[in-house]
Amino acid sequence: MGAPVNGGRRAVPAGSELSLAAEQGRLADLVDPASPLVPVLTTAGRRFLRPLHVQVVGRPGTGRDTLARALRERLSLSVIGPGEDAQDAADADLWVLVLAGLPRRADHELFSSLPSDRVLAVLGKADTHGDWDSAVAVASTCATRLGAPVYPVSQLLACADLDADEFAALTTLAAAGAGMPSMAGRFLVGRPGSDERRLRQGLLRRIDAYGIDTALALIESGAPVAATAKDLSRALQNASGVPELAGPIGERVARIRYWREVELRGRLEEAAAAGLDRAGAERLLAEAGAAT
Ligand SMILES: Nc1nc2c(ncn2[C@@H]2O[C@H](COP(=O)(O)OP(=O)(O)OP(=O)(O)O)[C@@H](O)[C@H]2O)c(=O)[nH]1
Ligand SMILES: [Mg+2]
Repeated sequence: MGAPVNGGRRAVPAGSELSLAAEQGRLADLVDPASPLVPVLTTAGRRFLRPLHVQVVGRPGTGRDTLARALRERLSLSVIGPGEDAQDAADADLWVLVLAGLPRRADHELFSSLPSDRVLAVLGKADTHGDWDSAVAVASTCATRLGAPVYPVSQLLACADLDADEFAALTTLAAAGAGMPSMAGRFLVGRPGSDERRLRQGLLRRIDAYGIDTALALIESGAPVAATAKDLSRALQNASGVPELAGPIGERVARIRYWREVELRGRLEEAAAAGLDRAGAERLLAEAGAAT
């Protein structure tokens, strides 16, 4: 729907309503249909509406690729991991910094190089701290050192996707009352190369010791959440801390919108400088509160 026409020019919403018009996909309606700004606004409007784009950063080995996958699968975000397309990285509007323990110098440097209003720090591989409370305690110390909240997550559990064989093996183990040994290596019983051994190796690789322990406890408790491979995978995903990131990400959406509006104004300023309906561009900028 077009905005009301006023004296041959279309009315412009005040202040940050430039972004409101962008959100409603009607930026181009703010100028005369014959204005050379129409294609500029159409392109800028499309860009304004692109999906939220996250870049996962951190030191090598911290679980960045796995976290990128977890954010895609659990939170349906558009995410790039390490070493992916540079142009894609340039388009990021939220950065997730993965820590693997208390922040080291490289983590501090990386953290301070990112836009402080759009960065989220997580303590990855939280399942490797023995129990979740220990991971929460480490994340809290990380937060004190970093001066920002740090959320414990197990990106591996967030990607849990057990197959029927793995579920059957876990059910058999639970029925036998077999717990996860404190030394993960002791879990690897069976002849090297045997099906049993391969399956156990697969379980360790896919959900690791804490995931196996949690899965066995859930099956033993007879909880409906552990009734099928799919249910159990879902329960592990829900215990990963990744779904809880939706809250802090949501809290940053207003800042993301603000920076997208800054970019939009930048396009208008360029158009004005290039003489493309300078009056129209300057009017939009002025009425959006940028030309002060
Ligand atoms: N226990 C556990 N292991 C994890 C977790 N996330 C990743 N890993 C393991 O850590 C290793 C590295 O994971 P990646 O996701 O490739 O990490 P990266 O930061 O991309 O590492 P590089 O590609 O080696 O630079 C793999 O063996 C993963 O299975 C987790 O949440 N828990
Ligand atoms: Mg990797």
